[in-house]
Amino acid sequence: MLCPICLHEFDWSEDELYERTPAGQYRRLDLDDVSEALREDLLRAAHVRCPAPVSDPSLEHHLPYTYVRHGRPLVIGLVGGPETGKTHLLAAMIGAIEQGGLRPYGLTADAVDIERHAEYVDTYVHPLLVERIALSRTTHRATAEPMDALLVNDGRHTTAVAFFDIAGELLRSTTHEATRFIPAVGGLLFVIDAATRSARMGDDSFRAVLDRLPKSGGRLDVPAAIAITKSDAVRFQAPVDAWLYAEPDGLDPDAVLAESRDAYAFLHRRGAQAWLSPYDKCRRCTLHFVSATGGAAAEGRFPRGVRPRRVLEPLVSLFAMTGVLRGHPEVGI
Ligand SMILES: Nc1nc2c(ncn2[C@@H]2O[C@H](COP(=O)(O)OP(=O)(O)OP(=O)(O)O)[C@@H](O)[C@H]2O)c(=O)[nH]1
Ligand SMILES: [Mg+2]
Ligand SMILES: [Zn+2]
Repeated sequence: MLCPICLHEFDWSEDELYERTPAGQYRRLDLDDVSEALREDLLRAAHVRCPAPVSDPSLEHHLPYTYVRHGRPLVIGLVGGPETGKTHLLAAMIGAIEQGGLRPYGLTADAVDIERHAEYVDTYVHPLLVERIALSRTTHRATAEPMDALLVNDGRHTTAVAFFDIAGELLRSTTHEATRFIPAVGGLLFVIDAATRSARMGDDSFRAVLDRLPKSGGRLDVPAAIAITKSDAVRFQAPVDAWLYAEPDGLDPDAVLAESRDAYAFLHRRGAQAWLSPYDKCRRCTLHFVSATGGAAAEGRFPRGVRPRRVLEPLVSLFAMTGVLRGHPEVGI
């Protein structure tokens, strides 16, 4: 098992499980004399202790049992400079999943850790989608933990998927503790601001992350999706409008290829070749036009409501390229 918090690799056993007390402490879970029904219920909330040696007891951490019981989790990292829209995009994605947005793709999703997921929804998804409040910039933290984690099932297999979203400035660093998840990523979600004016400069965070991952034959095997977010700001430009307002109807590799080609041309036309480095460096990479909010914020709010567009397309493409969603090996260009 790979710990998403400290990247320690470890084995674990069913007879060493923990439960969280209301005070947030962990105590050993005894399943010896419980009924089968109660056992399942306790397991849903059970935790496994990460055995990595820690210098300070406060750094000790536990992982949800549901995270480790389905084999190696998929770690997805959002990569993009400051204020490119990573945090809004992730909240819009999780919100869309909550609303059943994966169903057209034959996927279902459940929380890995019910309490933590509820906390994520209360802190990010609900304020954005329901209260229409713009979310704050991501604060600098000393460590990285997944923002949220989901169990994604394609009808046959379940995969735990953990999402990492740290502050854009920190992604440029190759040494900061908060970037420790990078060597463990199984899927990269690059985020480009469609309205950015400094297109020629490229993005230091892309470079830092791409340089840090192992390559074979000069290229990376980690699949990547490039989300051109805030596409609402350029929605009157063809062909952005056609893609942004197209209704998603399942995964169509031809459509993914056509959209990727258009998105590539869009960036190229704007002189944004430097932003295309993930496409050059990753063996499989798709490009997508998305909008997390449907429009710009004014004074910290979205007065006309929040209407995310196509936020799940990059994610589903990553699911297809990583094998979370099987049966679509041809996706990825
Ligand atoms: N028009 C428009 N604005 C957006 C969209 N998504 C985010 N924004 C705005 O972009 C700004 C930055 O968004 P964040 O999601 O905080 O950006 P971030 O990449 O997480 O930034 P850091 O946490 O600082 O790295 C905010 O002011 C949002 O209101 C979108 O889809 N459309
Ligand atoms: Mg952020
Ligand atoms: Zn750990």
